[in-house]
Amino acid sequence: MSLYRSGCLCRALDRTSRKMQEAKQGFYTIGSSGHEGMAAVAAALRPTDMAFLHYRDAAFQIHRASQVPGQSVTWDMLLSFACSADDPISGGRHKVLGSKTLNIPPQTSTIASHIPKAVGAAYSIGLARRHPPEHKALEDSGIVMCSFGDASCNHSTAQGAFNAAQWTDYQSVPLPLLFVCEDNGIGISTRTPKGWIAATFSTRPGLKYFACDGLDIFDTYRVARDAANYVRTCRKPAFLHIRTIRLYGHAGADVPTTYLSRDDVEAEEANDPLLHTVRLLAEAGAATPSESLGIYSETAERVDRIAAEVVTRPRLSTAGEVMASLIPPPRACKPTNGPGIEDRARIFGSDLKAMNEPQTMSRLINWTLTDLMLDHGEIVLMGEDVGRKGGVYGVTQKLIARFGASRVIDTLLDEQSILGLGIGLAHNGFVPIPEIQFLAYLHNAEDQLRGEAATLPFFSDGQYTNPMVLRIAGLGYQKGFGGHFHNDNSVAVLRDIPGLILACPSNGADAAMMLRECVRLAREEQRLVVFLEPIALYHTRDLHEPGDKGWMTAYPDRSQRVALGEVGIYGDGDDLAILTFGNGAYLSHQAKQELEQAGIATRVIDLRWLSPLPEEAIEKAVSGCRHVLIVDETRRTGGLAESLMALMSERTAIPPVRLCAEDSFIATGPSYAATMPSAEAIVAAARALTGASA
Ligand SMILES: Cc1ncc(C[n+]2csc(CCOP(=O)(O)OP(=O)(O)O)c2C)c(N)n1
Ligand SMILES: [Mg+2]
Repeated sequence: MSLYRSGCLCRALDRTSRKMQEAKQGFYTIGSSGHEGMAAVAAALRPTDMAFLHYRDAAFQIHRASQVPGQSVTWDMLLSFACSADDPISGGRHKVLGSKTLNIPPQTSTIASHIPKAVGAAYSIGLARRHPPEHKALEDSGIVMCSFGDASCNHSTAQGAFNAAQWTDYQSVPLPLLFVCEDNGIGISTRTPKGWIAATFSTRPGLKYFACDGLDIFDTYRVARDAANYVRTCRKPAFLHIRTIRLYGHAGADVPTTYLSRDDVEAEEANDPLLHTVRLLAEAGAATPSESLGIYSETAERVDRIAAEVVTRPRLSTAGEVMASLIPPPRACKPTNGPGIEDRARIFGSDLKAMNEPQTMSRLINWTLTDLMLDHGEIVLMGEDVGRKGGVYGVTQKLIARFGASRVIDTLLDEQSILGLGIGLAHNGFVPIPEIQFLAYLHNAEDQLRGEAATLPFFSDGQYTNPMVLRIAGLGYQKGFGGHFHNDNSVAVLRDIPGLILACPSNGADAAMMLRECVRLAREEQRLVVFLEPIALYHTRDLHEPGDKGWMTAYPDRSQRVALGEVGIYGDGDDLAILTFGNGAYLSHQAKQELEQAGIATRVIDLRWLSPLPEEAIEKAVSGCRHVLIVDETRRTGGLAESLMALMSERTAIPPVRLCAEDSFIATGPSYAATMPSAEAIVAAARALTGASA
């Protein structure tokens, strides 16, 4: 009976949302009608099982709310339809399902992009048993549920996630994950071939297949319970294929008769799951049809009454109000005294002695990661070849021996799965440090940052977060190796993501001190951070001459950090300020020596933080200088220099000049640096700018 009530409420909300839209009081009407059977799936799960829901799962949320005391689900959902600032999940930013108390993180509209993180969240449950994080959110005996439509199954993101789940299970790694495919036979207007879902999912290794009829709540409940029990007891993934229908078209403005025959539409309507439930209840002697009709009508009236009140609630109006949740709130973390002396001696061994000697950036990043992992048990590394091999460039060498394969995870070869694993682990209190092997390979997974990780605090009103520090090896100048794909010199794709912090160190000491700050930002402030490591500087030792060790630095004391927004200023010359970062900082240091010999008093300003730009610190750093030269290894179009030029003209009276990379991809072999700034070009540009003779 309670399943029927949930179904009636779900239907009433759909109908009311359309009335609200007509009255211009509601703004988005993707509905759940025909998918009411999902209430029975909710009934088969525990309200503590995290659920990553398909947009048609209002019935699931409604039924889950009935399992938890003190919920006002009708009121809450209507607030979301009305985009009211009181909407408890998104604060008026979106019409979205979700609830913090019900363990339903809100999802984006991007098809399938929530599935990789569901795999990650399921993986986190087993990991948290062994390494419980301070902010653990999921129960040891919990499972994760993730639902989606039939057409969504074809998306490469979905396929990658299913494969990652199977690959994990195939190795007997626990993965308590229930996939639920709601098969209404269509995606907007495109039919799913008859039998396709069963044909492709019923025989997959590592993914047990269950099927039920979502039009029959008894069957759905029974099969969903079997599937959930299997997942919970065996800690293995399962695929629940539930037959549904879609009523009222795809969404508000969709008219299905433009692409379906009237007969087809009417046949669906005759198969209404609520009507089936009324019949089943009558057959079981639980309620007469007229009693059921009474519940349906009362529910509809109640929803309309509440809607009339909800639309009077305030909405967001200013940019400030909308943006208030772009940056997640800080969270309280237990203070630590840092790793103990014995632990460090045991873990570092002979490396401890080498810490007073100047070292390369690669080594200092490795030591920093080691100290951070010793200090914070919730840090987990993951990526392609980060474990046994220690990374393509050796940056993560020995970490697997120091911390074990459960904290230094060699993942399968799929960037979306790597980022999904990170996001999912963060849902359960871990501080993930995923690695993308090369910047060029971020792009096929970029939506996991742009569409998923960065937006989650925004449209959950800061209630759900996925802090992480994503390490990416990138930028150009690798002598004779790789060409474009290993020397990607564009960061445009990262710089316009609201709320994302992009850090780029140019030397080992900065890398250590910035990485500590990045982990602090993720752990304590729940920020999404990208740490871009210039590959060409990983092993760079010398600055001016072979053997001078001018680019090696000692390991900074563990208490030292470079705060977010703090720039590096080298020299106090007032003829010229060079604004730069990464490899450009290295080249500018080379140029600086020559320029000073030529009598041009120069300071080099290393930006360190590429997004958001440390505007005030930059303005202060260039003040008193007659000229500004921007040295930017990213491309002229869309590169960093564009923002720096704008910043200079908006905030200073100094007309800047820029030296940037050409709008080109990078070549391999002898011409590897031909399209990018060189030390000679910096010297020439500086001389021309300051009027110094050659
Ligand atoms: C990546 C992406 N591409 C396209 C869309 C547009 N879109 C929204 S829903 C949808 C169809 C989904 O069909 P299905 O997975 O069967 O779910 P249903 O709506 O039938 O429940 C499409 C193509 C989208 N939201 N995301
Ligand atoms: Mg569908």
